[in-house]
Amino acid sequence: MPELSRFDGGAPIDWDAVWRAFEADGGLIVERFIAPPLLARLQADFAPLISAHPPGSTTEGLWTTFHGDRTKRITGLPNHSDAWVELLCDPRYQEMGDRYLGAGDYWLNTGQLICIGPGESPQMLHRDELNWPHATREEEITVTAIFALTDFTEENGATVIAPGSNHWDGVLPPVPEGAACRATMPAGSALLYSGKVIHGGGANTTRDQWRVGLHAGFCRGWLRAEENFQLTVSLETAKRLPERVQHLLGFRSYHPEFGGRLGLVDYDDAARLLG
Ligand SMILES: O=C(O)CCC(=O)C(=O)O
Repeated sequence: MPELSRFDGGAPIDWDAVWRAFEADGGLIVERFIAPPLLARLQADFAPLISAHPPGSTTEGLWTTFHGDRTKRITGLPNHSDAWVELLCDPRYQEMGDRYLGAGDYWLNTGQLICIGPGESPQMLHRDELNWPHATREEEITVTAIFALTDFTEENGATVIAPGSNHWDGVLPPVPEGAACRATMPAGSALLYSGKVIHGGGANTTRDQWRVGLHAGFCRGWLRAEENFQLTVSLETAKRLPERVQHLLGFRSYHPEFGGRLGLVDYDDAARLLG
């Protein structure tokens, strides 16, 4: 059974080794990534949202299955948690985006709670980059972190991931028996992974445990992000956010090194609305 490399974020880390593991295996786990006080604030901020939110999605067909009918997915989180805004500015998390997508050249693709409930079946394995099937290329177009807000166990739905599948040929090749493992990790850990690695939410075989992950990826600035933050985060809220988060959520425009500018307001940077 393959395994992901593990690092201890509570101690000094060799970040070069982290990125080597990212590139070789397509993913790795950093335990103790989130310090206990910040973890406690995230859990407290999100607890009322989680209890008020129903499981399942309202879109018919494939997406209902893909999203899971016993899974709660909750978006629009910058409205509800300063702790989440703080985590969005974490320099280690930023380094993943800067390194693989280019500094300042990406959006937050989505920042959603994925709460896998008792009895949920395994999610279809996939590559995140297939959100944009016409845009895939050798370089990364999306990279993601799943922050564990509860322990992730084999029983409660720890992410299934096939280490090394970021190098496999084909659009979505089948995962041979024994080629995938589970990203089991204690609360406070981060699974960092490539948009090319094959993975999916695991089955939750428990009777009463919810697996709560904060699934937060970046995508290149010339791609349309999965979550529409401009319709869920008000301009008033955006004005109070750190500049990096304003940019990540699309309240500032995208200026590629070559080519035009994207996401403009009145043919100027959207930031002019922020005052
Ligand atoms: O929740 C997880 O462990 C993975 C979910 C995922 O990959 C997705 O919904 O795209």
